[in-house]
Amino acid sequence: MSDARDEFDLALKPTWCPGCGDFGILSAVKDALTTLAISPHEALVVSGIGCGSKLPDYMHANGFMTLHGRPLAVATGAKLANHALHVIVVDGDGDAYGIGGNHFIHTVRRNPDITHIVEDNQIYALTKGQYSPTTPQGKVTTTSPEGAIERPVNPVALALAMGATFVARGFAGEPHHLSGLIQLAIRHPGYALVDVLQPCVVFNRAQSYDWYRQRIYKLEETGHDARDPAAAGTVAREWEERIPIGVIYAEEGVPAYEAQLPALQPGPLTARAGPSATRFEQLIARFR
Ligand SMILES: Cc1ncc(C[n+]2csc(CCOP(=O)(O)OP(=O)(O)O)c2C)c(N)n1
Ligand code: SF4
Repeated sequence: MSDARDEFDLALKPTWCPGCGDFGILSAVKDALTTLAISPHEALVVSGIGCGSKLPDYMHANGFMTLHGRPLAVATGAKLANHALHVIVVDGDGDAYGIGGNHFIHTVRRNPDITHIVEDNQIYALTKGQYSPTTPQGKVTTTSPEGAIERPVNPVALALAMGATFVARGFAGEPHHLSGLIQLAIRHPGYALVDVLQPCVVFNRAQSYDWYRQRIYKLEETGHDARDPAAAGTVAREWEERIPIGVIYAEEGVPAYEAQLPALQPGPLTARAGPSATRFEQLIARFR
């Protein structure tokens, strides 16, 4: 990992439990931005509500904590208004695939240039352990005392089915590898999903660091062709015995949503609706 993350560091210490996978994800986000030479004022980190959604509080960049399940809508608006901003959504699996599931599906097929990092701990952690859309079938939780009945959502397969142009999976226990995936996702000119296996050491002790380490393997070490939709579909369905991490699918040449909107052809709103340089100087002088 690069050491030059000071720009994004804050004195505020995260309130996450010791050992929470969200620490590794925060570290990877900061490292990815630093490695890409993106400055704090050039990045907007948008979240929902949840343990993982506290992340924008813990780094020095533009941040927006929205409503539970709504960060993709806010992020899309921000990207439409200011194309130059690197817009990164960070939220939990409940936020992204449960209450925000409809936004997820339609953002994927809309393809705005947004990076979506999902802290997938397979549980609602902030509200103390209810089962979530990615909770394994049969798992006993506070709201499934006899075991979760539904089949879990497979987020990477769902994203592929909706026409996602970039789909990856990372592991919070490998922040260096995760940083590489986030860098690729940020550089991808369209919607990019990075689903992150995130151990919650309090409410989901079964899917622990060791559980993942015994199962994960890296796609880039297998010769997987991320440009091949059929190969992507096959690895996206792998789970339990072997769990792939890395870039599952990457498609080039699909224009981003904001590049196709007729109303934005004269340029983004920030280039058209803001005060002129003179007016801006006058305003600054007035409040100096
Ligand atoms: C509209 C609305 N419904 C429910 C809640 C309560 N709530 C807050 S966080 C949360 C679940 C968080 O789970 P997840 O998104 O997976 O994040 P985690 O805490 O696991 O990181 C719920 C149900 C809320 N804040 N707003
Ligand atoms: S409850 Fe789980 S997800 Fe929330 S901070 Fe603690 S370990 Fe992390």
